[in-house]
Amino acid sequence: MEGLYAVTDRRFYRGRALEEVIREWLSGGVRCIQLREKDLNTRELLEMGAIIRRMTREAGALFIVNDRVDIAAVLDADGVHLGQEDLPVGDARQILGPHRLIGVSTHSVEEAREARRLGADYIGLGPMRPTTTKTNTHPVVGVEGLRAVRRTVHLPIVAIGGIEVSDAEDLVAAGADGLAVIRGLLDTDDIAGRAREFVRSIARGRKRRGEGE
Ligand code: 3NM
Repeated sequence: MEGLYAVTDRRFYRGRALEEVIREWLSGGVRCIQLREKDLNTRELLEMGAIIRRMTREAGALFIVNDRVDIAAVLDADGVHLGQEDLPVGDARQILGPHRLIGVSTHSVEEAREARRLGADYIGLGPMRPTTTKTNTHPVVGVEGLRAVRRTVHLPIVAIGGIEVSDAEDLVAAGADGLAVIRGLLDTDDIAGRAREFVRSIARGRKRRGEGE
């Protein structure tokens, strides 16, 4: 679970069609797209998910479904992303089998350790900064929290929460494998250009990490 990870939220599309947003993300270098629309019904999620499945497959990118293990299975997604109150990892694994990815949202070293113990394939860790995109977020974990989790948990870490281009290099240098972004990948008229900026910053962060930061 590496690189730029876009999470959908149609509140921020500014009138752009889903297909346009997805196309721009993929052409800008997004490696993974998560379907996360908290207020859509099952049929609507299936409809949106089918579009994302087709487009990510054509681009060789991953498709992850937030929370809904059933929808992930039906759409042949690459995996599911689970919150602390969603289906436990073991139960999701029973439904999805050994090959699909299971990510878990974590907010501390303890939750990250527990996710690993239960067999998660990667963890989301956040919020890195205060964000209004999600309500009820936990206290900010930040770069220091990220370093602490990196030192203790050997799983791919996807940092999330309030991430801007200007944060990307430092977060990756501090140990994030992926960066999950909502608003920072939508609050622009040039989505592909913004994605490319993220990708360049991620590459700089990797270089610093490789050099032993
Ligand atoms: N999860 P933005 S923060 C979906 O901390 C989500 O677990 C978070 O949106 C967590 O990039 C968050 O616009 C919202 O801040 C991320």
